[in-house]
Amino acid sequence: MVNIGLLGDISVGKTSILRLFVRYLKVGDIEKVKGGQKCTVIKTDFSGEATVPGGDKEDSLNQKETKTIHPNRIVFREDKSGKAHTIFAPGGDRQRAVVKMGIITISRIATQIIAVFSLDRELERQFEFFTDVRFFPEKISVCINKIDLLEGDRDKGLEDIKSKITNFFNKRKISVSDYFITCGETVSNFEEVEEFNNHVAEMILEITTSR
Ligand SMILES: Nc1nc2c(ncn2[C@@H]2O[C@H](COP(=O)(O)OP(=O)(O)OP(=O)(O)O)[C@@H](O)[C@H]2O)c(=O)[nH]1
Ligand SMILES: [Mg+2]
Repeated sequence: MVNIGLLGDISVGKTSILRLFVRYLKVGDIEKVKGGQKCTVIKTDFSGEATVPGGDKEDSLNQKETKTIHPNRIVFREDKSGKAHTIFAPGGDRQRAVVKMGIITISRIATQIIAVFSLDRELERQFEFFTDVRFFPEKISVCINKIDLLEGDRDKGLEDIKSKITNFFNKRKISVSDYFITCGETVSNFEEVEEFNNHVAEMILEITTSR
């Protein structure tokens, strides 16, 4: 049994990643991805999602319809081994006491942490989110999401971003065991959408079933 915590700054795509994974399980695509196998959803809880009234015009990242207040959660089972795993995705708005409580709780109970970053904004602000989280395992995984929004030379851009993220965590005595590059949304204007949607499912399977 693995408890995964998806942690990251506001709007990086944690809830989208969780929802996409649920869709893979329900539709059966999960067997078609790399390392895929049949899994069944046991429970989903997205009740901690709240609609944002009008959004916050001062902050473009808040201009979306919903944000996570209480951690989202799914439980699924690997059909073959019968093992069940839980994934938690707390909100990223740590300025709100109740959201912050979710972040701290999940960081304590998770046995595997996936730090989620988004390519739609500067890393510095996203690092700030993690300075608050005190309970970290020695090794974490990193998910770089919104690959569809990375402009310019992709390989070069990603190398640069990875080295900055590795440095940030190494300074805090945390090592990054692997990087996953994902698209957490079924965006229509992105040619490689399927490949990078698949990476979401592959990431979760790799972390739950192979460890
Ligand atoms: N273009 C693009 N948009 C994405 C991707 N993943 C998520 N989004 C969008 O990003 C926005 C925020 O997604 P959420 O999943 O709510 O982000 P979150 O990290 O759960 O946000 P909080 O829980 O409030 O911290 C939504 O509008 C998603 O549709 C992606 O890979 N590419
Ligand atoms: Mg969320």
